[in-house]
Amino acid sequence: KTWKEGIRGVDSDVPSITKSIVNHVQTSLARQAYNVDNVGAYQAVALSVRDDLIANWNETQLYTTNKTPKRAYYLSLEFLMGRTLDNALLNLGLKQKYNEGVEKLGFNLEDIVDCERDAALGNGGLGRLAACYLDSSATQELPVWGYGLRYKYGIFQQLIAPDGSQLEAPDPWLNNQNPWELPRLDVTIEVRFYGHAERLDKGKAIWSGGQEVLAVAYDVMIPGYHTKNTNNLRLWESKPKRGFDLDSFNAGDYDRAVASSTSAENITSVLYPNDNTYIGKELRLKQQYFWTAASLSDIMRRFKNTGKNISEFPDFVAIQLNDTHPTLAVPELMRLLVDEEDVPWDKAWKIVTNTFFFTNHTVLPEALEKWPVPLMQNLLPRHMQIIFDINLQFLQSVERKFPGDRDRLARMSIIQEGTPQYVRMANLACIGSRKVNGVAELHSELVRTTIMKDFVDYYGVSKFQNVTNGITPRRWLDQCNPLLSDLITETLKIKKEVWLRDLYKLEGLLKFADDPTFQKKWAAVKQSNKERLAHHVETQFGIKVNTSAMFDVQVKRLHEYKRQTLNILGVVHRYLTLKAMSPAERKKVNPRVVFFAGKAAPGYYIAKLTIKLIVNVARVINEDPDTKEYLSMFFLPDYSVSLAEILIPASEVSQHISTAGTEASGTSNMKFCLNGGLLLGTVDGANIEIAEEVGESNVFFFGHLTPAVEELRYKHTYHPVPVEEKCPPLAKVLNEISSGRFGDGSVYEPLLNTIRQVDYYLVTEDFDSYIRALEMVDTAYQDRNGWIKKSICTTAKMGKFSSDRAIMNYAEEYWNIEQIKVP
Ligand code: 26M
Repeated sequence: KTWKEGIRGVDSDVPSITKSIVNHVQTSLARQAYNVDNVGAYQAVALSVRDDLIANWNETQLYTTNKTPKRAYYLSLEFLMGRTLDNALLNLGLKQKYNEGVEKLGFNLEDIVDCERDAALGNGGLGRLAACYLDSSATQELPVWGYGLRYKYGIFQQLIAPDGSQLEAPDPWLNNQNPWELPRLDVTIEVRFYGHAERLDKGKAIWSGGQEVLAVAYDVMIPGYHTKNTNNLRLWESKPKRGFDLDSFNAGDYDRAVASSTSAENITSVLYPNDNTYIGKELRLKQQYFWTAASLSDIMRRFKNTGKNISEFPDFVAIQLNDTHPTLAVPELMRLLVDEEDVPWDKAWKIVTNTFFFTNHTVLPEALEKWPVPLMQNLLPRHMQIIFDINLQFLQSVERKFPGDRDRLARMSIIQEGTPQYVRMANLACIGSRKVNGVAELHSELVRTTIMKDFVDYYGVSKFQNVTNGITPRRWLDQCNPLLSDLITETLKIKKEVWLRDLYKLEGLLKFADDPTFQKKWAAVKQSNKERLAHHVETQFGIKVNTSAMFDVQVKRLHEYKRQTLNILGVVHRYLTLKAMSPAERKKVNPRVVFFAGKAAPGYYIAKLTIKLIVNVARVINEDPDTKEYLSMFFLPDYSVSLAEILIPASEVSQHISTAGTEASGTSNMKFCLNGGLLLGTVDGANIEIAEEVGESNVFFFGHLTPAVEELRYKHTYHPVPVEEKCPPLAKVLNEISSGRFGDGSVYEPLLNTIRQVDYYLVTEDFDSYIRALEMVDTAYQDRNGWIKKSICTTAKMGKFSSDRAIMNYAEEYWNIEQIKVP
């Protein structure tokens, strides 16, 4: 059997597909075949596809278990998977056949696919990266498992109130049953909280008492592209160890009877909606420990089943820590080894430090996790002991290397002194890992020279490396942009499955960049994607969009460092400029439509105010008869993976305009460029490497560079110059907003004052250069063929940014794992 055969055998032909769908309608769904709506059809089709996935998944897991290779585990609190049906059909190579099958049954595959809810178990970049990495691991047949939490509620649904405020609604994504997961009610693990730890000799201890909670496994199948190999993502759900307290129940105290079971269930109730900011909530720490303890216990059990000696653990297990969120895995593995497996401390430490690898995703100080010692002491008394022991040994060794350097010891200590003390998770993750990596060249260099500088001095630089992020071209080109994918295949004259697995093959497009017929086809695809977006916006939100205007897009989480404010202030500037023109002058202007989307963390006041400003400015300018032909602006609510799949292919320019040195990498920048959208951005994160690949002439760069940022901030603090002097056009924009041109101006004062006063993210410093960059975009767009050529050349040079390359880098340089061909 080959990967294509699936369970229906070689003849997975259209009739057997329709048969399987109808069968699921009648049996699994217990419905009449003539009475099925799109949602029902979606469920039946999903169950039918799932049968194939299960067959492949079973074979893969069985084969791999018998082979006992080294495995890698990707620990991430977030997996932002989006929808699965379309991806599964594509990866199984069954899309065409299912298309025909559902047509025969009187349905349309696109409508069916649209019935699926996103699995939105993530906030943004970090969670979506984890999802792309699973796709690439499965596609390249690498034995990689993901471990995460099965939140009952994913990232909140965003609503925009009439006054422009963001409202949050829960995301009960499991209300409809989820065909893509396999509940493993037999795979359960006990996890302890609180209680007390009693030290024994030789560094060992006994931890007992407290609360015990059960972790139940749910396995999500991850199919590779055109391979039988199907990997696993194991998500844990919390549940009470013992139903409820019967004594209280019998005494009529129902609240108390269910209290402890409620507290156990709460652990995996909801994803924390913060992104790039740390919050010190006990429930969050509980989530982190619950997940790392269950995962490590599972990994240990699997390792012990191989019968190998414990000292060989790092030869069979590599664990990647996705940011500091899973750092408790370090003391937890120490606990398992020392307390439960009787391994001497030093030997255990050697095993631990050869097992873990740590990826850092941010250098923003407010995002670095620090837990109060008293909180951790209470929740995890044994881990606190282990952390103090690790720290003591580590600091002694630093002292030997740098005698008498008290400041250095204080900086490198896992414990931040003060009342209370804090546990610095990044220090612990670094000390406990073999390698530390950043996610783009510039970011990795900043990791080495700022937050990890002392550790570089101590360990040497080779521990601190870079793996530039990547994205899966299956979802982010073939699936979301089928027209472009077909055009590429027809032009390259190589099979789609070849270039989708070796993205450097896109370079073959370069020789057609000047070909007028090809340019025409290329432009037609973009136009058609713009119309698809316009249609979506019109049907979903009832807004008409001018599809002959340039589509300019900024979609990402709302954050001051990402500078959506710069964009909106730029739009207001453009609006004021247009208003000042004569009608004849305006006629020469390039029409532009600016799209925004993105969620603000519910507690992030300035970010929410930014959304309100965008919505209210949009309301005014979209209605202005003088200018609306030339400039309009939309804030699309509830940004999601599925919305990104429509927005990205339609973009002609996208904005990635963070203050230099603040965006670790960015990954949507890669998605836009892969789809032939040009990049308008700062010299930051992966923008730099994109420009290196596609050529600086094909991107629009502006703004100060990273080395200038610190000095400028210093000047802002100690020698402030009013905006009126520094940048009169910006001052004008701010004053127009204040004076009520876009509704009550006083509402926006706190936001505008962040710019007028401290301006930590240097909007004032970059404004002029931003406006000039926008003008350069306009000029370039006027030259139609020149623009299309840039677009083609951009797509052609995006090979580096496939997550296949990134994952292979981790597999070869860090994890030391090998491809496994399931026969
Ligand atoms: C932390 C504590 C409590 C609650 C939530 C968090 C938290 C959640 C997500 C902190 C950070 C989170 O994500 C950060 C993130 O998404 N970083 C982005 O990672 C991408 C992938 O590497 C990069 O491309 C982005 O530049 C980076 O901002």
